[in-house]
Amino acid sequence: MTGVIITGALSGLFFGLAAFPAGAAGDLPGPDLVLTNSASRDHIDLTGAWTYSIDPYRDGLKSFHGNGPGLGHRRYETTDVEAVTRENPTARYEYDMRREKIVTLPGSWINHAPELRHYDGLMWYAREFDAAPEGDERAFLRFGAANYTAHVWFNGEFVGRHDGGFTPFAFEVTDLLEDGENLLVVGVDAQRTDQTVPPPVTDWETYGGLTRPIRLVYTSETFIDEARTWLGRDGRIMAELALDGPGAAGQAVSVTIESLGLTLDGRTDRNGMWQGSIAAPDTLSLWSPDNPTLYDVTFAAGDDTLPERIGFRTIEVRGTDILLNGEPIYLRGISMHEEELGSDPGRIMTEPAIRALLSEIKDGLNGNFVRLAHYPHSELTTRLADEMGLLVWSEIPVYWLIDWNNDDTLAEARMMLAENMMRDMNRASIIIWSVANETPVGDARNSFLRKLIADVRQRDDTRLVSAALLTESTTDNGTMRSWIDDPLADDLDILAVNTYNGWYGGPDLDGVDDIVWEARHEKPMIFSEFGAGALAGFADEEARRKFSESFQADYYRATLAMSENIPFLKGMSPWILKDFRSPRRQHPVYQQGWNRKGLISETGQRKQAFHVLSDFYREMQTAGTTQD
Ligand code: GCB
Repeated sequence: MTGVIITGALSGLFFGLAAFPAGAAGDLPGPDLVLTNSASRDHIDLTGAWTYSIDPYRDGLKSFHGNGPGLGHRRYETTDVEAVTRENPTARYEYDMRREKIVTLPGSWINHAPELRHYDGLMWYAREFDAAPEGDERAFLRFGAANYTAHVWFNGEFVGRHDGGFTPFAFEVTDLLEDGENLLVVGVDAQRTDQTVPPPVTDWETYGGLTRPIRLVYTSETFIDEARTWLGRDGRIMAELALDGPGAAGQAVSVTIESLGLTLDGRTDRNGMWQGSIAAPDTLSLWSPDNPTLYDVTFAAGDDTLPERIGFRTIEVRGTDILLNGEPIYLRGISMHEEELGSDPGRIMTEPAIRALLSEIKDGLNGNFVRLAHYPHSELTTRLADEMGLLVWSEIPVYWLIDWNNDDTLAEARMMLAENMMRDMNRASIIIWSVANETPVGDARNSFLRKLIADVRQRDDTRLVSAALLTESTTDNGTMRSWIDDPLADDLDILAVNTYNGWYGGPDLDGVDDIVWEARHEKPMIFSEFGAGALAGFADEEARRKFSESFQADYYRATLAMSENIPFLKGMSPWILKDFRSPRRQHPVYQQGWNRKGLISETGQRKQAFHVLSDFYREMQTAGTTQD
């Protein structure tokens, strides 16, 4: 696509701008290809058997003197090593991808072999497959995510590199695709540095590898790269399309919602873009957690059609209220990592695995909200949140200690934000884009995060922006007072704080509900985190020691009591639904490599505190204090 700046009153609304290269559209970066809803396109599913080969010294990328890799190490070549060495006995190869061990992808290498548990280096994956391309079809390799850096070769040619472990990316391979056998080789490097997003130190497992679906996607020569429809706050249904290909300009396009009897149509401009709107009909059923109506929508342009399922709703703030479809709502939530239930997770997020977690939130906890921490979760997760009726906080891993002064780090964060947003623009469930978690206030950090906030607003002014902030507090005459002392609060729509009084400091549990929270901004606040660790089954009713279920339940009682005294608190996503793997948690009895703040254990056993929160949310729901 070529870049252009659209001017005029509506320009800020239109996500199509984001498709243009950095600098072209108000300095808003974004990927060249979005391939929206690629799963519904004609494709070859590359899920399944792959071979893998470990490469801790990265010999496959560089020789030991820093030049290109030697012949014997180029795992990405199409050479049939066994055949060549049979023919030429003096040939020397120190790899043979065809005869390597076989694993099933997607999924982290953590589960391939016990010695890979803490491996954070380079791993090679290879997969052969047959293709039968037709006529003027185009072909793209599309990866749901590769954690952290991916180097991709197709039929022996380098096709591209992608950085960032949680967002999708695609490369066009139309000219390389063979009729018959093809070879895809990917080097995935899980190493993070002080300059990456996230940095090396986090509080979760890295899960290196190809963790989400991989597809060879076919499209027509000119295809719909981006497509979006949503309900504007003015009551109009808005729609946008951006085409890619030689016939992108002046193309007839349409958006049809058959069950509403609606069709919007028109022609793309010279840049292959089109926008339109129409008054929403009275029959429109608004999406909400208790009515998660999704409409079948068909986007069409020339030879291309793209189906979607989309909900329509509005979200905004007024004073200290959050309004869903114009009505105040309290976010009854929980946080969640991307890790399936089980004693040995590998970030294999199948539909049943995701449903199991989300239904614990919706039906078990009586929740209506989930914080998908601390990075973009799979596309399947946000699609299921749409379907099951859960509001979503979507986040990028600008976490703890980021290199705020580094332009490349900022560029990486902005691209990640763009990729995350562009993937999920049609998800009614997503109401909040979050740009950071627990980052210390400072000039460099403030301007870094302001850049991200500006990007969100320029790309999508229909949702809310937040970040999990740190708080200040003092104690006078035994009373603790807490408040947000962060200049970023002025830039955000919802103020979010992580608070751990009674676990990481603060008063004893008895004093927690006396904490006074001061409002220094006329904005809604949510607790984006609070929590305490507990080993499932360790009751300790007498002493109520830390790590007992009883302590965790008391901690929840105390914190929930505190929450009821805060009039501007409009929701919470306590930390966390399920115990999750974290290499920094090594108490030999209580943790064993797991952060134990889950309300359910890693295998799904509900702890006492689960019921405390579930009852609290149920009462809130039945008291009808907020819509559902
Ligand atoms: C936090 C972090 C979260 C940690 C949690 C904890 O504030 O945001 O990533 O896992 O505390 O358990 O300490």
